[in-house]
Amino acid sequence: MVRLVLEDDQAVVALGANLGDPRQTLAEVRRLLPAWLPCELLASSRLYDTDPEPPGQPRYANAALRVRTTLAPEALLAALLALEARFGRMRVEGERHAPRTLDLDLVLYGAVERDGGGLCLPHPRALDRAFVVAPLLDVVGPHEALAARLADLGGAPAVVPWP
Ligand code: PH2
Ligand code: MG
Ligand code: MG
Repeated sequence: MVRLVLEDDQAVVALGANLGDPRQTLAEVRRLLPAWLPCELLASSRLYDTDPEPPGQPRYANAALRVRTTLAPEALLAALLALEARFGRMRVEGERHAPRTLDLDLVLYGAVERDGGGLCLPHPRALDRAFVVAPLLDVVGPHEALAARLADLGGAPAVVPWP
């Protein structure tokens, strides 16, 4: 059982992309997020080059950011979805794993546990995937249970330099 709690005004956002120029997109999001939303960047993960899940589509770039924000969880999620749209994200009805120009998932918000109103926190699938757990571990700092979970998932994906 991995329990992760942040300070009340902190959140972790997972970034993913596999269309366009994924590494450049994630770098731009990291650089500009505090200009786009009321938030302060507290920590950035490394940048990962990851196998697509399911296979058969372009490789992903993945990362995570820990931010301090004045936005409530619902407002933060809405702002993240608007940013995805700004990067040309198309949502295909019923296709949960369609390739995407930008995916911004709210993984954690303070100690909030919620399931409803379009918001589920902590993100229900976050700990199932090394491409989320590895960047998450980078931004929450040393965490024994999370590190063990990452080892169970086969270890961290390949790290690549931020552009
Ligand atoms: N996101 C998905 C589906 N598959 N695969 C990788 N490697 N990275 C992702 O971020 C990812 C995925 C749905 O959000
Ligand atoms: Mg998403
Ligand atoms: Mg996702």
